[in-house]
Amino acid sequence: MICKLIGVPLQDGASQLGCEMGPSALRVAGLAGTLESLGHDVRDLGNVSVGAAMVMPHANQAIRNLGPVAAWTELLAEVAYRESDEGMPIFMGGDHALSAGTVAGVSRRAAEEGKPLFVLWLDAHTDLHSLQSTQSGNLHGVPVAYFTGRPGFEGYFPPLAAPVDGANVCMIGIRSVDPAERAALEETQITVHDMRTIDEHGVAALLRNFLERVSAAGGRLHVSLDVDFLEPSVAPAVGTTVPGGATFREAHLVMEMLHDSGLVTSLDLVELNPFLDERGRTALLLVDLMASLLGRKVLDRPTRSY
Ligand code: 4U7
Ligand code: MN
Ligand code: MN
Ligand code: MN
Repeated sequence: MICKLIGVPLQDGASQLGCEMGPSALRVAGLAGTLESLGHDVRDLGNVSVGAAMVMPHANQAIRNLGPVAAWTELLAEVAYRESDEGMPIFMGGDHALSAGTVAGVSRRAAEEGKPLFVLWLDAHTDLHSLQSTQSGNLHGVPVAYFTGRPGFEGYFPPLAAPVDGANVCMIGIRSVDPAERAALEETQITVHDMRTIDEHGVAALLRNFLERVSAAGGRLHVSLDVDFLEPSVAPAVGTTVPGGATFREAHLVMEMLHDSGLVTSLDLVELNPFLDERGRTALLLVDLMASLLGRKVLDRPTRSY
């Protein structure tokens, strides 16, 4: 498999500084070498960056860095479209605002191929705020609303070539939903598996169900992994920790099943804040999770088809 590593040193969407060091930490933790040792053709394309962006005023005074985040979204939609022509682009964030651009870009690619795009959203949060509803003003809380084509982004973020159908979005790990996001969810067909659902059914059954749908539809699959999906005690390097997250094994199992499915076509690794890490352990854990996603296993086992 061709794995394209693309660094996205974006931190304008988060309130805490530090996510811009995420791509460096993932490189230092050995992401490229680890994937190479699994037999992949790894190409590190370096970091992308935007220049100075316009100031963009908005009626919601809380919003921070709207101009820069809009500029990143436009750039990343282009890069993600271009790099999804072959191999698996892996976007090394950077905060979660980057997914507005990456998902927009891969969605355009899928539409051109005549395939539906599915998105697996691994996160403590739904990131479904509109520009109007965000109270924190942190734009890493809005990407899902944008790429599913919800209103309010017109004139601020770039127009979408192909909005993602909410019915093709599956969220796992959710445990923090603001009232406005809860109301917005009601208007979508997004599948939301909160931590209680995971406790009751186990993550494997929930994920298997989704992967069967992706496979049956012949879709592309984009995975967006927010570090706060994980339990903070195993992954402390994130600004928005919420207790009660996915365990070490739950996270690996998700990655292992994704590998066996052979369905993943692109990926975001987001919200790693190396300034908050403990001797690199979160960065190293992410590299290990990527190894599971790209084929490392304890024992060989028959491949499962979905
Ligand atoms: B992340 C929050 F209020 N909803 O809007 C907000 F809880 O990309 C959090 O998932 C957003 O880390 C978290 O600020 C964005 C908050
Ligand atoms: Mn997120
Ligand atoms: Mn989150
Ligand atoms: Mn976060």
